[in-house]
Amino acid sequence: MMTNGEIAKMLAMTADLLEIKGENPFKVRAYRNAARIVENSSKDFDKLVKEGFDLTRLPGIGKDLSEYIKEIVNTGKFHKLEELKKEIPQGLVDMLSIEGLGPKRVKQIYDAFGVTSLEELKKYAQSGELDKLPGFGPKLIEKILKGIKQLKKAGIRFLWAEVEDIAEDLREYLLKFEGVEIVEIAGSYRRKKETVGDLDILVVAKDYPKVSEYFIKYPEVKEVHSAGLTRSTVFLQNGLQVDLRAVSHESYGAALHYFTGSKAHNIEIRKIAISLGMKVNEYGVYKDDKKIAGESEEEVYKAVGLCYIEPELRENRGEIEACRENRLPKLIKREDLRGDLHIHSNYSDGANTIEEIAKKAIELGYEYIAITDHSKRLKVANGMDEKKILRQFEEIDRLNEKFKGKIYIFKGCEVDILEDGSLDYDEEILEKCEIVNAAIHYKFDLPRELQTKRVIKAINNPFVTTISHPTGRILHKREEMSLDFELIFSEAVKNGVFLEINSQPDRLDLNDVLIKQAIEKGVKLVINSDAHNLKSLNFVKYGINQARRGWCEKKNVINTLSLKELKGMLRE
Ligand code: DGT
Ligand code: CA
Ligand code: CA
Repeated sequence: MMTNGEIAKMLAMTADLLEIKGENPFKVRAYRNAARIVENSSKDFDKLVKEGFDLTRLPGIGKDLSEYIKEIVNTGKFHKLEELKKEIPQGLVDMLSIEGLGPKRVKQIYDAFGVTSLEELKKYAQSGELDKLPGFGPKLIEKILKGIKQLKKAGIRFLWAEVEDIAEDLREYLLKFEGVEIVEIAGSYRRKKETVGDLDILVVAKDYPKVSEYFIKYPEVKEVHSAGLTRSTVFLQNGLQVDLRAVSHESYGAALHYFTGSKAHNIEIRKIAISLGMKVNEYGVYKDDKKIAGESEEEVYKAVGLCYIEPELRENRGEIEACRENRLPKLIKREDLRGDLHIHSNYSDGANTIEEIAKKAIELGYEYIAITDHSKRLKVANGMDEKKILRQFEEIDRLNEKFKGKIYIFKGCEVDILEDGSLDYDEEILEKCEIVNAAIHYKFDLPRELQTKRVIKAINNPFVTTISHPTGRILHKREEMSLDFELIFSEAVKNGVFLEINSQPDRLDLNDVLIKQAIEKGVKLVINSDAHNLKSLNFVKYGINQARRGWCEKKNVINTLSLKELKGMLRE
């Protein structure tokens, strides 16, 4: 299965590598446009290709692009990209994931110094030689050095959202095999951690060696590391490691508990068992060498005197005490969301019209949405000006008439927080917005005190509804800003400003730890998609995952309120 995102990524990567190679700019642009068309399309190309649909009937898709998409869906590969990857050193490809380094600059670096690895790049950046290239100021050099560090630290962890389809496909594949009764993906994947190191799959099956044989034949497998009597390990095409373990029925619960982790949670449980004169391992709970539990997780917890603890909470962050004191949270669910308050339309850098978004939102069962396009400073993201936003609001008025009783569209904006904490629109515009998402999009590296002041000034602005993506981090790319959240939380509560859990899979900020702290301080949260096309309205499921890891209940999140309740709250 290929998602549009994956197809688009291959096309965009082809454009980048062609550019590094110094190919004809028109050709480069053609691939880049192709990537954008695929990414923003609401059609499921994988499905269309498999149904034999003629893609050239869709707007924007010519004969070439149609062939590319077909090839990628049918083979999982794109031959032009494969050829380019053979020609271009991996180190240069890696450099593309450093913030601030696009194909143009990577080419510049390569042409000037012949650098082909991150190690070499680091040396040139540190020695001051990189500064000599036009356009490479000290700021950029600093960014590059930070980026190299981040890449190394990230190792080859994958975003949770990146492995989701792979994991679910594998689950389906394994369940198809005769004699397989249960397949469960444990580890950090089951705990819904924002990034996962590898997949840990448990199977209950009649004949494990046969399952293992079948497992290593999975089409995405690139390399079989081991295939043993109860355990096999493979690496997939994208480098992801997958462990498969055989488990018996009698031990299933104990194994699931053990391999779900986290390690820190497991260690605590083991300590409790020992204090009760028991022993816990992946086979069961034992007292006086007699097995007293193991078939289900509930049983395992019960044997050591605890209640069931949801996987997302198993991080040894107080879940065991909370269970003992009967105050485990009743975690929020996706169905609890009744609207989405951060969505971009084609007025700024979104792909869709407001009407298309509204229709999709109705399909998703929402009662309301907010259209929040970028303010004027963000020229790169097609930021709006005063005239444009007023025109947009007129359209929203018209659409609200049209969709009366079906959905309500809030007039909103995502307004830039400027360096001094003031906002990128004047009062005349802000007072016309029902939802004002204030966000930082530049100067991420101000010292802690100044950065905190900047955010707090925005929180104190009477027009601000929400601080969006409050830490500014991009997983694997950009470190979070240095901020005093203790202060920010108390100011947010005082001013009735919401803090966002941004659901973009590489943002997911606030993160789990901050969410838990925010809730303890009484901060109200909002889980938003920050969608730029129809498909990414579904990102909220990742935001929900993160919220659950942060002990979030329905009552902590304002977009679980009904339209009426929310409007009442906004008026306050
Ligand atoms: P990851 O893969 O780095 O995202 O994180 P996990 O949590 O999936 O860790 P992984 O794959 O190394 O191991 C899966 C689970 O197995 C882990 O969550 C807990 C359990 N486990 C692994 N090693 C140990 C250990 O040394 N002691 C205990 N108690 N449990 C362990
Ligand atoms: Ca794992
Ligand atoms: Ca593992």
